[in-house]
This record gives sequence, C-alpha cells and structure tokens, in this order.
Amino acid sequence: MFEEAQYFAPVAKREDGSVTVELASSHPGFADEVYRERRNAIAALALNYQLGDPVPHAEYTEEEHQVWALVSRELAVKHQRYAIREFLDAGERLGLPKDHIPQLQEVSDRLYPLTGFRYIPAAGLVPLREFYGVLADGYFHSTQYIRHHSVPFYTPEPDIIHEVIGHANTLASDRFAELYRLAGGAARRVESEGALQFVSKVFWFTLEFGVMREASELKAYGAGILSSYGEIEEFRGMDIRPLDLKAMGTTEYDITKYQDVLFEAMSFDQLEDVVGSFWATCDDDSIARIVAEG
Ligand code: NLE
Ligand code: FE2
Repeated sequence: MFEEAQYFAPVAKREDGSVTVELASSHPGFADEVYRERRNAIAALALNYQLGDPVPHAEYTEEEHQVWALVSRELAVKHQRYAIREFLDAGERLGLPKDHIPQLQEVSDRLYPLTGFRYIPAAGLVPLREFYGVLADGYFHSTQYIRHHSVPFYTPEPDIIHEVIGHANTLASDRFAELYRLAGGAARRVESEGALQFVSKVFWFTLEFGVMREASELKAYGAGILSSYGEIEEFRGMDIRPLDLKAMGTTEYDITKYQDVLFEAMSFDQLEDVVGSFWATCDDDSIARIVAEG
C-alpha cells in the first residue's frame, strides 16, 4: 500500500450501507462492470473490519485466481534471476500457493510463526502514520482485490499480488521484518508532516523499490519491483544511485510509472547500517539536520 490518494481509488460508503470504489477513467477496470462489482464487494469487507477480528474471507472468481497463477508463474522465473538471496530463502519458508489467491488470513497464519507479522485488510488508502505505525506492532495493512486481468504485468495501484508476493515473502525474513518494524517505530516517533514524508520516502526507495549488489550483480529487494514482471525486467537499466539518506528522503517520484531512479545498497549489512539505524533513532531534529547538511 502506499501514499498519495491518486493511485488508491477513493472508497465511498453510502447511507444505505453500500460501498463504491471510484475507479478513475484511466483505470484498466473502469469500463468492466464485473470488475467494478468485485472491487466494491471486496472494499466492503475491509470497511467493516476491526483489529482483532479474523480477516474476512474474500471469494475470488476463477478469472481472478488465474491472474494470480499467471503472475506467480512469471515471477517465479524472474525472481530466480533478479531477486536477492534473502528474499528467495524467505519465500521458500513462507510457501505461498501458486495456483490460487491465498486468503489474507492464511498469509497471516503462515507469516506469524516465522516473524510475528500479521495481515490486516485495507479498503484503500490508509493514512501514512497509521499504515507505517502499526508495522512497529507487526501488522501489515493489505489490499485484498487483484489487478485487472488486462494488465497483469504491472499496476501502479497496490493489489493483493503486490502486498503478498512482494511484501509477505519479504516479511518472512527476520532481517527484513526487523527493518519494517523499525520503519514503523520511526513513523510513530516523528512529529512533523515533513519528517513523516522523509521517513516514508526512505521506505519507498528501499523496502518498496530498493536494489542491492549481490556477488557483483544488481538484484532487487523492493516489493514494488518484485511484484511486477514488467518492471523487474527494467530495473537494471535505470538511473542507479548510491544509498544515501538525504537523497532518498528528498527525491520526488512518480508512482504511476516504472521507477527510473533507484538506490543501490552495497550489501544487506549496509542497508541495515544506514537505513535500519536511521529508522531506529531518527526524530524531527535529526531529519532536519540531514536535510540541511546532507
Ligand atoms: N507496480 C507494482 C506491481 O505492479 O506489482 C505495485 C507497486 C505498488 C507500490
Ligand atoms: Fe507496497
């Protein structure tokens, strides 16, 4: 899940209790009545959810399961070539189904014993501070709908493929889970909107779109690259910059396209040293100093 409302379709609840997801006219599912009904029904599940409830069961159509199966198959091959070892090992531990969409409750049940993370459903945009904040407690807000079948290789709008194949596989690693927790702690600690934005951008350029050197090859560990079998073929050709807090926290990005600026960690240790330590200790003052001095 992420940030700006423009790529999360707004969700409206009417007085009669019905729920409508307002897809933009540019959304690939805009003219597809069946898809729109699916989005409305799935959003309604999340709107009624309260923390502590089991995640509501979503019924998926055969076509939706096939989108999952297709993307899983495509990504399995590409992950072997492009994903860092830590991600591949964690994915094996988690053991997600490849032929059908798992229920979020099932994802939680597999993940919780490994690293203590649990999935909770989100209808759409969750405010930044809440989305990140609960990471500190081991909760991950996740969308439950799936991308439109006409564009399986990429969606700017986070869907269950992104949340689960990208993030849950990552969250099955102890080292990654700790980084997510630290990001959550940082989001709770900072006070100003500017400092929160900085923390959020560092998350974007690392846990969403980070790349890492591994045995002299450039690999991906960001969930946003790892959930798109279109974008994963392109990241090595992008503008790759060294891991740098000030640059990550202040660089603008366009969520609707393949990311053309990426930041490279030299190793997992470096990611933990630079970004983990930053999230573990940052506050408004230290962020202001980074912005002023670099
Ligand atoms: N572009 C990603 C995908 O297609 O899976 C989703 C990114 C969400 C931040
Ligand atoms: Fe994400």
